[in-house]
Amino acid sequence: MKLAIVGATGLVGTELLKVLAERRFPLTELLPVASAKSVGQTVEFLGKKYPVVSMDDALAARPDIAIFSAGGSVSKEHAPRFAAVGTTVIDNSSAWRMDPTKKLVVPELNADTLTPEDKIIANPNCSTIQLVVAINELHKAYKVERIVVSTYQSVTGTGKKAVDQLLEERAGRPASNPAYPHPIDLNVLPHIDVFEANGYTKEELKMVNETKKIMGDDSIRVTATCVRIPVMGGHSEALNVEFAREFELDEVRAILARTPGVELVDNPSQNEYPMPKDSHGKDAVLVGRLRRDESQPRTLNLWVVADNLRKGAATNAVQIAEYLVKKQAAVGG
Ligand code: 11C
Repeated sequence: MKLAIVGATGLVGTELLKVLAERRFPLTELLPVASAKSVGQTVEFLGKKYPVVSMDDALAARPDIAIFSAGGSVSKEHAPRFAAVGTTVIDNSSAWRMDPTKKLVVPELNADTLTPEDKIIANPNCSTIQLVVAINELHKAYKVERIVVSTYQSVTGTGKKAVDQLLEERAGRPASNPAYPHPIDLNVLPHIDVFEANGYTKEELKMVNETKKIMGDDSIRVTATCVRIPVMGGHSEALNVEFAREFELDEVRAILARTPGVELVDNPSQNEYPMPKDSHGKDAVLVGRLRRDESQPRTLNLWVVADNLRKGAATNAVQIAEYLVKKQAAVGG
């Protein structure tokens, strides 16, 4: 299994190498790809140093799988070039997610829809992944009709520049090269990604559209408010979910306790609930604060936290790659 990581030196790329090593991904050759200025540097994987190569060198090596995490424009330009030489691309950017010819995959929900013809597979937005993992089994039991989601997203979702902004501001200096139009430390920004004509941000619309596509149900109504908070890693979400069918809280708890990818952390009497600092380095989506919305029938409130660089990006991509490897082994490929 020859694997290329495009964007190997970024925040997600670095996490990808960690996750691949932890899960002992069965690779025989690793091709870390980064921008021209990083070519010649090395990245470390399982105690060995690997030289960073150029996009064209990686392409010439015809990897079996390439995981892209270098932004939408790089994916738009280069993913089809890899697909054309037979590589399966798993793309972390928003470039292909809503393309009707591409699958948008969260393995716990829909990896079984993948076929060998899927040469570019889209990895969803981090805040969407943790949402759908949390509600998927509840949807099967009670049918989700409407979701109101408010997010509290950490600065690692933006990248290194935002991490530096937070650290500089926290050290008492104005940021030298700010990622945001306002200070982020001691502040909250109701603004993630760009504003669209209808007043929503692109991040909010990603949550609406990607949720419907991954869950394969256009009838689910979703509305989102996405907010950046001065937290280093781990995205949090307050969900208000209205179901078609009545539920019992004990049964909801039991379903969440057995939902793949979910860890239930819901013991308010002991002050136990999901927090971003407890999500760091974890692959699970943490769910807690379960309670009935007493203002209307069949509606549940819950709080969902996940490490946005892990299940929100790197882990989900590696799980897709693992699925492809398993599938290929099953068909004797
Ligand atoms: C954030 N969710 O936290 C974004 C990062 O569409 O892949 C991921 C952007 C994307 O800012």
